[in-house]
Amino acid sequence: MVPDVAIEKRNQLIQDGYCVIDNILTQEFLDELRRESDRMLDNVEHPPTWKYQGSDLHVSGRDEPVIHRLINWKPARDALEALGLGDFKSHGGFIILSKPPGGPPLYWHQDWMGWNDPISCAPWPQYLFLSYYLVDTTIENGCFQVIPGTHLKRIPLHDHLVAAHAQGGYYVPENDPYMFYDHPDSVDFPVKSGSLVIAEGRILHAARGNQSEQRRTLLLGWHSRPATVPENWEGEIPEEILNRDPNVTYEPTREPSHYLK
Ligand SMILES: O=C(O)CCC(=O)C(=O)O
Ligand SMILES: [Fe+2]
Repeated sequence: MVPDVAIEKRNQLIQDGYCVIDNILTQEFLDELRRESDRMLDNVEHPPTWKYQGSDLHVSGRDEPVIHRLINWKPARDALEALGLGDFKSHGGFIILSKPPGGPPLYWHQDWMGWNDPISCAPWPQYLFLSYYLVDTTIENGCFQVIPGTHLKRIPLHDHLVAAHAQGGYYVPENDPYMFYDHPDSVDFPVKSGSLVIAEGRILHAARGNQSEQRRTLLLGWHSRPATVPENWEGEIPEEILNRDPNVTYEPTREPSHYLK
């Protein structure tokens, strides 16, 4: 990646909360990921709680060589490095999120569980998801949606959302007016298969329903860095982080706190 592009992508990730880097997977690896994810999906029961995500199959790199290969995929590691995110480490697996034909939209949510921790107001990335869509995504087949900037800025919608997934999202009705709100600031984010989407765990995001005849599979891997100021950070450091006690353990919660301003 040329340095200008890397700076542009890094700035977009910091300000808007997401960016995409094209052509990260080879055709051969993409074919293998499709084959292997189809095999894993076809071998498990899909409980009703998977309705909105399509599937929520957590696969460790220790159990599946193909996932191990994805975690260590050099072009992706090089891209992280180029964006100044070389200190991010994989949590050790990827989640297979596969919307079947006819699958409903995924509700608005954010995925950060550390809102009691002052690190929540970091203006730099701390907790990221790396996403590979295994088919080209469109508005019709369930592309990603995002409300830019909501990883750092509270909007009225935050106060109306049920916490994601097991914390509540599983059980919301399909006509919930806030969870499926057609927000004027939302951006559809169609991508090519083989691209790498990097996004903030704190950002409000969702996905369209799948109105195509083909499954829309996504491999999503969580990555994080230590709760410290990054060496390459040149911007402001919030007071709350300067005063953060590194020895405290913070009770996990998905509820955005006063650290989301
Ligand atoms: O299906 C998608 O595109 C996003 C999935 C997601 O954000 C989640 O499961 O937390
Ligand atoms: Fe999510």
